[in-house]
Amino acid sequence: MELNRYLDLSPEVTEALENGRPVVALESTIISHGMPYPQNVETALHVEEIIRENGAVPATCCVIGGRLKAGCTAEQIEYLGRTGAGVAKASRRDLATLVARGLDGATTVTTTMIIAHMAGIRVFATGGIGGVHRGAETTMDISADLEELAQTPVMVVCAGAKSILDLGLTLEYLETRGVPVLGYGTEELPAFYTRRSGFKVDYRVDSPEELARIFRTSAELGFRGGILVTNPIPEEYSMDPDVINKAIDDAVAEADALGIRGKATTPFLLAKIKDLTGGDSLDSNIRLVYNNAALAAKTAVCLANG
Ligand code: PSU
Ligand code: MN
Repeated sequence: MELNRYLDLSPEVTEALENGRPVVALESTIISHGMPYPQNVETALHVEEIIRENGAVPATCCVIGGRLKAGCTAEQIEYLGRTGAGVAKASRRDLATLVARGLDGATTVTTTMIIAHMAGIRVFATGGIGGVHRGAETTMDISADLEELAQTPVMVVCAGAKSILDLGLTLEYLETRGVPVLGYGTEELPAFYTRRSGFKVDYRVDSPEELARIFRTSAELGFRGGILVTNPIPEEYSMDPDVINKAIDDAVAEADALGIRGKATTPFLLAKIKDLTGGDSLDSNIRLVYNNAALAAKTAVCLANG
């Protein structure tokens, strides 16, 4: 296998890919910018365990010293988690400069998809994706994650989108760019902390086998884009919609008042929502990531079994 000259695979990921064994990519902005230390590191390590328990090899992605990594060591995960927002949040626009300068970066959904695809990894588990922000009609704040889904053939398993975003516009954008939005066991787009949003997904899918079949078919049709799988948070960990929606509205209002813009927006809102819910949103966030990791691993196993 001819690898990109800037890409390093961990020994375990190399071995798995060479032997056609299942691998699941994981992002690192969720570690550095998405959760506080030390829960971020504990979660990231436990997610790797869940992937292994479900028969796949985890490939946490990041940029260290200008090298793109698919497969991090526990020390690298600890470093990203402890450094937090001191590490650059690396989107597509950042990657060439960080690599050219030999710097570090935490990968978002966008850059994790890029690295996964370079490495030959087809399935990626995360918590939530970026999307069209509320008020985007004036700010034009639309996450690069949506464009990456349109152009990079990776299946991204998430828990839907948070209502820090405009969910309706996010779905419209994905439709325009030809990205299928699948609901795992649901007709309705899950809203991250809750199972319901009032918006419909494109298709309900009820098994990892079928997720794998749809992904394979997309590639066989010659499509270059990705597929978004939305997996509802397990009932027992979902939040009271009134409580979480109030916290989200207050967090969005505070971000506006403080003039928070651009890449700082999503991390600001996540931290604020956690404070406003007394940490309950963090617990839910962790649980839904575990749930997505298990589904992604099962899907990767189905894909590897042909
Ligand atoms: N949503 C979460 N947790 C996260 C993110 C989103 O619930 O950690 C991160 C992901 O890395 C995602 C990024 O790709 O935020 C999107 O940032 P932006 O909205 O600036 O594109
Ligand atoms: Mn943005």
